Amino acid sequence: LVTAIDHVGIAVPDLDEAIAFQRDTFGLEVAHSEENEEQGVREAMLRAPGDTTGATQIQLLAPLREDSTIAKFLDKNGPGLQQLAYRVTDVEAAMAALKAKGLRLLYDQPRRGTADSRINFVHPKDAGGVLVELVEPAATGH
Ligand code: CMX
Repeated sequence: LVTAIDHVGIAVPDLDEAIAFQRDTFGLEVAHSEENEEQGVREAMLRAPGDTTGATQIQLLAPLREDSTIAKFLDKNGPGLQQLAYRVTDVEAAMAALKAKGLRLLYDQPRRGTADSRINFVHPKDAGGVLVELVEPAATGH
């Protein structure tokens, strides 16, 4: 089902501060950043310098709004690991396979994720206390 560990997401109160911390402390660089209005996040994808292999990235997630998922997570838990994202080739097929095993998906239809990927989430209560994201990357056009 899973082809790679796509990213690990960390909830942060301030995106720019978190980027600076990861850069100055661990030497990670920003590969991509964007705002996702629907998900209520400002986000950045970080990688080791020069890495273009598609290795697992770190996703920093800051709230765009007080009523967003990340704002609620920060209020309840403070900053920290928020999600584990698995890469799949076909998100609908992955959803169907997990549903057949009795796991709850958060959305009936895939939604838009980072860089026009198609995403859904498994409820953390059905995945060992971990919020699991399913990510089908956008077609590259190659
Ligand atoms: N990881 C693990 N457990 C979590 C969790 C998380 N990120 N978020 C909530 N939970 C647990 C809580 O600890 C709580 O458990 P208890 O009842 O035992 O205390 C339970 O789930 C319910 O928590 P809640 O605070 O009431 O949270 P909600 O039910 O309102 O929301 C969830 C939880 C998963 C439905 C919500 O976080 C969600 O919709 N997530 C998917 C969207 C998302 O995360 N968007 C931001 C990232 C965008 C992106 O990646 O592109």
